[in-house]
Amino acid sequence: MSVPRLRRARRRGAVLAAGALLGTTVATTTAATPAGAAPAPPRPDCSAAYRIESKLDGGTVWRMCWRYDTDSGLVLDKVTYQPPGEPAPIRVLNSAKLAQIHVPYDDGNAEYDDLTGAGFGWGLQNLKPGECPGGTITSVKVPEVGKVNGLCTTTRARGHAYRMAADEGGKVWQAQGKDLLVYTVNKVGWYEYITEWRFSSDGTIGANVGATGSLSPVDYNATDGRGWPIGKGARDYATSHAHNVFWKLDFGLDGSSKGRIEQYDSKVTPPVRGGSPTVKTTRTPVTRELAGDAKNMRWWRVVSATGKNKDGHARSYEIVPGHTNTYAGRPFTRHDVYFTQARACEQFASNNILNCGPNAPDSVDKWVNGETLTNPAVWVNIGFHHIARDEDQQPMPVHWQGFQLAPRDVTAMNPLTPADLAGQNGAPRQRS
Ligand SMILES: [Cu+2]
Repeated sequence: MSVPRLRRARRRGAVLAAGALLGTTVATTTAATPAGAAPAPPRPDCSAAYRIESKLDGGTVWRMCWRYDTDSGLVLDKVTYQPPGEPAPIRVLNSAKLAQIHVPYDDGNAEYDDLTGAGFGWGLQNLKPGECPGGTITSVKVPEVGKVNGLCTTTRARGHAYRMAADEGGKVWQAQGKDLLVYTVNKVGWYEYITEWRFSSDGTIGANVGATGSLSPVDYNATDGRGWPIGKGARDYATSHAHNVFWKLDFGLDGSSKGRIEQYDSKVTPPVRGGSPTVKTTRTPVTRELAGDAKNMRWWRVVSATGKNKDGHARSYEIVPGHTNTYAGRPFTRHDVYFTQARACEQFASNNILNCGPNAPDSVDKWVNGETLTNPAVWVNIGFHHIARDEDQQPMPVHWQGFQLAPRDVTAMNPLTPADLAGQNGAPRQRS
């Protein structure tokens, strides 16, 4: 058992097998670079068993490699997007994964780092065919546990991709979209977390964690006003708590990890006299490490260092956070996004178990210390303050939290534009 691993392990009840904390081996991929591949990819390509490829409606193809890490759980590497009409796959992410699930209880009596302190990775669950409808369940080798039929890849309808009625003649252009879904379920204590990645035919990526399973049975003592009665009358008070979920994203837009970060803010000015409100949007390049706070009309994007679309605009992906409760209890949970200069030993947003040297800080907030961002790692923190309700028994309905990555100028037009509208790019010509 390595010393750093236990350095700050927090209490998690008697839920782990004694041997469960012994290893950190990663189920890595093996393979060679395809012959004649142009620019050298950051890592060799993966073998067929670790490859995920899906062609969606309209012809969009998503490709990636998966691996499994006993601390992070599911990791997706070398994620590429190839919309119809693009001659080659466009690299989006070098790597994407969970970076912590921090669960502090409101009474201060329990606080867990589920990934690095509570055995998240060892809790991978076997999936029955019925919970991967229409998809494929892949066997995952989990060190010290064995083979688990734990990885589902499938597709799911998402409704309209677009709709547009012609000015005259009654023609309607419409398309129904489909998403590629990749997910695992990990049990930590009484909770079960669904780690879900969603890849849409329009280039959007969704990252979500769904919490289900059971409320913690040892936390029904909230008679101190920090809980909610779940059983009959006013007896069994489930203690309120937070799930602060962190993701780590290593962008590799167009094959470069040197993407630039930009922050946008829009300021609304109310109308003067009889006029209308006006809005001014400003761009702030994020050139140094930043702990960013979500704000109304604020957003961030990662801009490709090299790639442009056919309109000559730099390709980028926008970070679109979902609803969040930002938790003020720890320095690392106080901010909604972090941009840090990438460092191999910095992998977990809190209770980082990797060795960054003597006295090195072990949480993402401390890694923001003014360095120039040339190779940014992106961290997203989405919090959920869980005040239990009667409906949480039993099993607890899945509650979701997460964010999206939305393509911004990756293609010159809607990647799903039908052929007969392909000329409608830019200001429409006025009819004469
Ligand atoms: Cu909860």
